[in-house]
Amino acid sequence: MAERHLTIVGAGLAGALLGILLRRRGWRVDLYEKRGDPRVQGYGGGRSINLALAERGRHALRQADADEAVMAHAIMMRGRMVHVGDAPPRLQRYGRDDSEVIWSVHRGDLNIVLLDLAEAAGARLHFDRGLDRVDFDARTARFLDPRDGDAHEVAFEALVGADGAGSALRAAMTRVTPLGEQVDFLDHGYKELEIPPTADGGFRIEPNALHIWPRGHYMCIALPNDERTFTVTLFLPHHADPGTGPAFDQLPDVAAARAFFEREFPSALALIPAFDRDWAANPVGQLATLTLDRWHLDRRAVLLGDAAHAMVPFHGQGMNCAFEDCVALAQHLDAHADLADAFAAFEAERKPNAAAIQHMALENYHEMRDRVDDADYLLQRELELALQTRHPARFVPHYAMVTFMRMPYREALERSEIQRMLLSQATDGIDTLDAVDWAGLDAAIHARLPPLEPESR
Ligand code: FAD
Ligand code: E0Q
Repeated sequence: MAERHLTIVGAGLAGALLGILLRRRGWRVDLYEKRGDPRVQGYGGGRSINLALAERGRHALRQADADEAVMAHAIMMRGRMVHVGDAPPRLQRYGRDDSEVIWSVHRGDLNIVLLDLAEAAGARLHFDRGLDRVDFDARTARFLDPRDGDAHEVAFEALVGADGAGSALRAAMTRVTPLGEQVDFLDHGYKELEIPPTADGGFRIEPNALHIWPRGHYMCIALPNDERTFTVTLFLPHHADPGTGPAFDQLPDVAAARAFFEREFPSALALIPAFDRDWAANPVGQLATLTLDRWHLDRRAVLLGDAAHAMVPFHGQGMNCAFEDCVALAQHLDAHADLADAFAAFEAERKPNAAAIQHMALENYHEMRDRVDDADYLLQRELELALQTRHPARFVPHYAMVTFMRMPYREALERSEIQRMLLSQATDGIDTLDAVDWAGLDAAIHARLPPLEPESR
């Protein structure tokens, strides 16, 4: 094969990481990004300000020698700090100790670190270039400069779509062949607000946690930023529905929103001095699960990350999954001489795993907004830890399989479903672990949960 060259559409999180990985493997890489260079003009945000980075994402960053630079900006989150009523918030640890934690990273900082590394590795970056149209027969793509509307025609060998949930490449591929696209909008949206630093420049609340204010049908969360602020996100139904209470469409103005917070989130509101400004300035974001039957068009184009499988954010895995995609695609590109084979193998490996984390992310919304404070939920978490100690080779808590390990998401889901059934049977009608039928549970675990592969322990 002559030159190995890929044109990546979108230099966001996945596109920039993939650029590094491919350059390290000797590919020629061009990255086209609709926005301006965030290193020059600041990061124009739009999407959530900060993100939870977990082991899957860190592993991918290590493959690109990017982990250290990213971690310089990261803040450890040991667990969920749950705020209910007037009681002081309580920390629910995510793992067994500080080796099992997640990290809050700023989207803009992360993107900039990856862009710098991609450029240093020899990728060519083209900013202010939004993909507009593709001629897959002539293998040319047209990019528009959003500043002046000028068109730029570019020849390509193959296109990689890392252009996010609203992917323009996906739309262009659909014009050639149906991809079987399905978009399931969540009937809840989100709005971001900010907790600033204290007067003396410190964090206003515990920095090393993901804060959560669960309220049944809706919730707020807050993640720390290294400039000592927190980004608060309210998740709330778009439309009022009998029985579900408040909704964005019932908060027509800032005064109504403030009254809602005074009633439902007084402890959070007290931390958000510019509530009125933030509420007015920040739009309500949409959340959706996107699935496709096909992620690639023979040897000419492939999609990854949100462009292929956008998910709701409630497991904090969208970016982590997108980063896993990048490593998998780079590996398949190495293993197959023909791009069509590489794209097909990549899709076959990743599609079931993306579907699994999409499913788990939807399930986690209900858990987060409604269950984290229930006695039976807490008892089951306690039992999970006890069972992990009793059966370390077979039983790993659901959260740990998704967040601290790298076993395929599909396998984590299959094991979680079995475990959940065992946990609910074992805790049915009891309220302390003293009443657990350990012998029966041990036998069921041996029968239903095969030992984990040594490499995923
Ligand atoms: P994006 O990050 O969206 O990047 C796409 C890039 O393509 C952008 O730079 C965009 O400007 C560019 N682009 C778009 N159109 C074009 C075009 N036509 N031409 C050229 N370029 C284009 N994930 C986590 O792992 N942890 C979390 O805690 C987490 N929290 C989240 C909270 C919220 C509220 C939301 C909405 C998402 C969250 N996610 C989280 C998910 C995460 O944001 C995404 O999964 C991740 O950004 C996907 O990366 P990507 O590179 O595929 O897409
Ligand atoms: C994490 C870390 C947006 C968001 C991001 C997250 C998480 C949650 C709730 C949300 C899941 C959890 N979680 O705490 O179980 O672990 O990233 Cl809403």
